[in-house]
Amino acid sequence: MAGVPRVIFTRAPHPDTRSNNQRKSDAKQRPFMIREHDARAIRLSSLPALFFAVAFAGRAAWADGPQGTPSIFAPASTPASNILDLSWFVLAITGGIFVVVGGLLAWAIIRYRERKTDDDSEPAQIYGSTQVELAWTVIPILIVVVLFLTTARIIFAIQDAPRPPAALEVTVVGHQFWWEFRYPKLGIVTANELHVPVSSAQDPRPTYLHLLSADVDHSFWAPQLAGKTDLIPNHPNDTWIDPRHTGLYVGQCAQFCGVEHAMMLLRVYVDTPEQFAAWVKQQQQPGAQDASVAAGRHIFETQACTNCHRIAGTAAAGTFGPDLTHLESRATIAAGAAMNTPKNLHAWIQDPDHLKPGALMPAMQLNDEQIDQLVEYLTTLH
Ligand code: HEC
Ligand SMILES: [Cu+2]
Repeated sequence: MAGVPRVIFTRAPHPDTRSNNQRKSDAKQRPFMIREHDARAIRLSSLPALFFAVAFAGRAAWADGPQGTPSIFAPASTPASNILDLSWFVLAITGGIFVVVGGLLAWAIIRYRERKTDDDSEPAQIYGSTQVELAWTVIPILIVVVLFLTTARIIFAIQDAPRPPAALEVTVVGHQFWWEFRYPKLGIVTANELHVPVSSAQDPRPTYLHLLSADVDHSFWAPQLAGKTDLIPNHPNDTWIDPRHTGLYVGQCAQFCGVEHAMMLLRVYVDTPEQFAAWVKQQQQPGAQDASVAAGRHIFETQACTNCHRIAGTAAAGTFGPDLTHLESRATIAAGAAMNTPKNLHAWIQDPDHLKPGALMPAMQLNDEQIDQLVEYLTTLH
């Protein structure tokens, strides 16, 4: 048997062979990650911590954001308010059941506990009480019917709300892993940051969202504005919001849509009517043509960038990635994975995967000088 090589099985090294300290210092070198999306909760590992992580997930994830926590308990739009009212109603009923059942259980445990005076005989056995059996069958059925009817009423009230003629229409397209927002009547296309006007009782200006998907199932969720609604391929869905206060409302894709699902964040900016009109006017302009950044524009136009990105007013007309015509009007890039700064744009173009592992934009193998020129061009796209 001399010449036969022996097969030795060794355990393959873990793909991430960095030491813990190395990993920590690597993490520190990523200042471009924005803190508001810092998934601090994941680092907590003990059980009580897990409880708090779940209870305060929103708080932990968004604590440093300009908007603070997107709490479902602070609705700012009719569908979100209706859902919260329904939740309180369901909580009251189920809380009542909990108190009755828990109370009876505690009473039975205390009242019939083992006593020193007990003899060991069995108590009288009772079989087949029609009244008791009817009661514990009929009452739960009635409770479930009430819960069903109230829930159905809220669902239909939201779905069938009459659409005023002044309503703004936006088509939302879910992509792995970013949001496309189209305003068909205004001729605007943008990404990840939705702008809508504020709505009031005197001047109702709801926004109707027509939800589509370019690839897989996604779910549009801005907790303070409306319930989750899925974006399903070949099955358009609709929802609406009528935000009552101006400001920034954050949200996130709420359906597991692939590896980078967690970094498919979204922002809804609720503007005053004047701010909104100004935003619309600016978005309708073609991309800026600044002669001083012609070198960067040349690189953009001669690389594959144009196959995936559109910049109105240039030959770039790709639709696989976000429209970049007014990139600089957005606060974040890559669906909230990083703030929109020249440094982060550089890091992104150099290696999208480093900022957002699993992102569907390839690293284009450009040198630093080319990337600098590209970034100079991109930062003129106001
Ligand atoms: C194969 C298609 C593809 C190519 C080629 C491509 N991109 Fe992208 N790009 C994407 C996709 C997809 C995203 C969105 C990624 C995400 O958020 O998950 C993106 C995002 C971006 C963003 C962030 C936009 C935003 O608002 O979030 C910038 C900036 C960008 N690309 C620039 C470039 C430049 C510059 C080039 C050429 C050097 C390029 N891209 C080449 C697909 C592409
Ligand atoms: Cu998604």
